Amino acid sequence: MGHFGLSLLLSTRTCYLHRRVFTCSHPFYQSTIPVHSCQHSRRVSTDLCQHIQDLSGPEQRLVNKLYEGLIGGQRASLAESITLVETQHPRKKELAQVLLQKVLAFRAEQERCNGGKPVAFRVGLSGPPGAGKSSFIEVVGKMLTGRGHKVSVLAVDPSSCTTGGSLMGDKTRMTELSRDLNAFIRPSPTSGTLGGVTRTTNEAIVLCEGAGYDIVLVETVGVGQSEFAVADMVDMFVLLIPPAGGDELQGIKRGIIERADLVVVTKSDGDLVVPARRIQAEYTSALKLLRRQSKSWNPKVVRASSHTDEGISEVWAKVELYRDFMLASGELQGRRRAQQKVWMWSLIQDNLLCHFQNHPSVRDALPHLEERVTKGAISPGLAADLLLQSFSSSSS
Ligand SMILES: Nc1nc2c(ncn2[C@@H]2O[C@H](COP(=O)(O)OP(=O)(O)OP(=O)(O)O)[C@@H](O)[C@H]2O)c(=O)[nH]1
Ligand SMILES: [Mg+2]
Repeated sequence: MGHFGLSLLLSTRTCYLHRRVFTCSHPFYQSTIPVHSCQHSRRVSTDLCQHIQDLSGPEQRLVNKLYEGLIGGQRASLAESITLVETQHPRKKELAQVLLQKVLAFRAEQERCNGGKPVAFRVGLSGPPGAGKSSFIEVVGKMLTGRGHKVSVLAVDPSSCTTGGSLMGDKTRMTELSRDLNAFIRPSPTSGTLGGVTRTTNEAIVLCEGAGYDIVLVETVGVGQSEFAVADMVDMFVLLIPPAGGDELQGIKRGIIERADLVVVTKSDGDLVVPARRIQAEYTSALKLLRRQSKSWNPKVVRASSHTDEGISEVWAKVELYRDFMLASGELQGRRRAQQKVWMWSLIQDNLLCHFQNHPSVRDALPHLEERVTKGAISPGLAADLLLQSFSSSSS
């Protein structure tokens, strides 16, 4: 990848790759790119075409094998493809991008045949630890596969990023769903930064959709920033709240309640029905005070039990209602477009910061300047200016 010049920003390279694969290998994109933009990007696309030819025979065969298996709906190929996008290995990362672009092109073609509408629906599910997320996904997932859907479940576990440990319960609570041939369950990667995990989850969603999964559920625990990251990658964000006492609910951030399209009060069975009703009433009033996110949808609060199945099909009926409203108004498509931009910028931020921190002149100056800032000898603003100056003068 050395011929790309500065290999400073993976995101930039990804962008190049986008154009390359779309302009080179996919007739649909070839025909839709205006002539002036083709001329404008000639150098870029030539570089990129070169890059595809750079794949060795075995690499080419690997990408093709994964792609064919994946779009043929083979679970093993999907699992292997997700492992490829999760890799830290630089060359494999590049292969992953080539594969991903092929899948994106395939999916875009499917969407075109579907009248421009998304072929899959993405739902994010978040809530405090132990809220009943996995149990809910198990029951809903089984219901959906029973209705002929193909369901994939991805997880984003913020604790695994920092400690390598798992905050979220394992998938043992999805025992039946994990045996279901129309379901695919993938636990969170066990290492990497949240930014990295977010990126690979976004990519895993694309791969799952390419493999024919029409419902993608993303589970995350309501800790740290992971729930905001998930809210930014799905069509609908569902918050699951247990019927617990006030203290436990304190931890739920107001900001994330604002992002919820649907609130499900879980465990609404037995003795918990009464507190579940109370929580439902509290959240219903609280949501009325919040700013509306959508012109076509008012967030709702419902109760359900994964133990008795009560309320489960009603919850999904609300999800479908939301999808229909959002599709009809075009908001869902608009949200996806906006998310692409958010995703791109978060990749740029991650990569730029990483590049900045690893830049030789910044690395040299950093300890000294940090020390002076902590001693109060210079202001943080001046130190930041000096570092940025030395970064930009030696990068240009
Ligand atoms: N009574 C009752 N208990 C439930 C229900 N759903 C889940 N539970 C219990 O709540 C506990 C946590 O359930 P999980 O589904 O693992 O919750 P989670 O939110 O996925 O947990 P983490 O991933 O660890 O954050 C388990 O002991 C479940 O048996 C329900 O509908 N009713
Ligand atoms: Mg769980």
